[in-house]
Amino acid sequence: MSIRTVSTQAFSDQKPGTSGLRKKVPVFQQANYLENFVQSIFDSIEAPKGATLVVGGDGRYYNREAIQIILKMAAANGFGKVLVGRGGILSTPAASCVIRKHNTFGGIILSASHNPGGPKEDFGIKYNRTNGGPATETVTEAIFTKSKTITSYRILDAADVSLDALGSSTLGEMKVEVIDAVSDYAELMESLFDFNAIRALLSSGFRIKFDAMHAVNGPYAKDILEGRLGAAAGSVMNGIPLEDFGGGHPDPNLTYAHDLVEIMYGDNAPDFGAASDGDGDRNMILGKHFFVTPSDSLALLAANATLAPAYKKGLAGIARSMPTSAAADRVAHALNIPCFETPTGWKFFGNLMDAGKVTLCGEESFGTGSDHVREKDGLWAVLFWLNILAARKQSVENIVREHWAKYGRNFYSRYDYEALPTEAANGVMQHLRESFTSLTGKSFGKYSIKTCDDFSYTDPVDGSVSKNQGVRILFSDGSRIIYRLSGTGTEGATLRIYLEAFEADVSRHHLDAQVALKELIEIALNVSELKSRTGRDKPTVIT
Ligand code: VG1
Ligand code: CO
Repeated sequence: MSIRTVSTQAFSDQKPGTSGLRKKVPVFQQANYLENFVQSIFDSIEAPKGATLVVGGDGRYYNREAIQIILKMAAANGFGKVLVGRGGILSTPAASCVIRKHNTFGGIILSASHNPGGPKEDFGIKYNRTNGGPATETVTEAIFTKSKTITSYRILDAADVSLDALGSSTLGEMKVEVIDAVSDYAELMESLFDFNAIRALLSSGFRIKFDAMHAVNGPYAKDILEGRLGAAAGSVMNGIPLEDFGGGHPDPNLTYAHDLVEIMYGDNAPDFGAASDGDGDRNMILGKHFFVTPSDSLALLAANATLAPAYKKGLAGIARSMPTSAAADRVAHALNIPCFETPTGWKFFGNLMDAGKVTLCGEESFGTGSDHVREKDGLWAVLFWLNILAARKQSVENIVREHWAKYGRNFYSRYDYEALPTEAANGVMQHLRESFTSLTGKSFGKYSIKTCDDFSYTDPVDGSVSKNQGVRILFSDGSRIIYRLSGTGTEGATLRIYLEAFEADVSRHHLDAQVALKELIEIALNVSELKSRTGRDKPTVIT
């Protein structure tokens, strides 16, 4: 076996987005493409010789091939050991857990999260640092800079390593250890929640349905929900991970998790339903005929946190991404703890958690998590909910309605316009940025605009500044309209519009969000000139 240095040409498009580098599979399959990015990671992170790395992915198409390449490159770049999930599989939160538990020098996670998988679909790669969380903006930028000037990479000439049986083997001088993908994670969950109380709830006739969407969380959910907690066999649906997610879109929302939605809104619906995404870090929570918005879910977990053993001493603080509704802020205020507003993407929460400033974090995009790892965590959120349900012995709907009655309701919705021509989408953002002065002070019916800005964030821990994180139109009554271009799409541009209005009046809490937000939606379309600039009159997805 010998180490080969391969000359290569740089690619100009390896800029990591919100959550790593995401491209179509054929792009990754180009000669040297993946290799260049991996070498750019290794050149940027300066791992000490003999360091340990974690490698795993969500099992989508090209996962196995990519892992073999990464292993051989890690061996050629001086790593001493790599921990790999069996079959090359690790959910994103499990990878974060393994990095932390085994004190490794970070890890490489292969996933395009909630995007479809298959030969013509999406693939992704990102580096998570030693704290188990996504690389900071600074490291991400360094990797991109390297990728533009790279001229060669190092790889070990060796046969593929078998990843299907637990145990160790060697690759040159590097040790490869295939680990059980589920056990470290499941043990961590057992240490956080009251498994006895949840077990008692599930044996009392309380029925649950978890939709793994043929993605990575199937084995985790089966082990934990059906195995350790005794949920009825069949409580986990679509539980076998498939390379193409069964042709589905592994995004747990009301549009794409339709199998589960039908069950939860049908006759004889179970008491609790949940789904997670391709790499297991997102979650959707449903009650019988009832949907919990992710922003409300974060607020509610915070308000009830002390019911779970891990959080019984209370929370240090809460963080939410800027477009996420301010429901969590109200809880933070009531608990007299700080609430931080960060740009979109989990990488911004890591510093706050490492500094002990926050315990819970969340995003409107079906992401919730805590400082138990440094990624959002789908199954964790499900177990947290079950723990609360076991303690409160009320329905999901009643718990949410009581929450609104106490704190008020933040009506919330997100409109996604996918695969827009990039120029048109940029044009909308540009137009909005140029309209700040003319919009300020303007009134539309009962809504009057207080200020407009482009969200900028200064990290309170390392002082780094992230600019242009989304256009905000802020109204005098606290309502908000936010516009952002997605950083995870792989086709054209995706424009997201986020709408939020606060309602203190309990007699209006039963309203459908689309009804309550009708005027704001009209204002949002009107001031952005979205229709005339993009030709779209309907969003692709409404959540
Ligand atoms: C989307 C979400 C964002 C999330 C990101 C990664 O990003 O809006 O909240 O952090 O996906 O989620 P964007 O840039 O497309 O809006 V996942 O489950 O990749 O890790
Ligand atoms: Co994900």
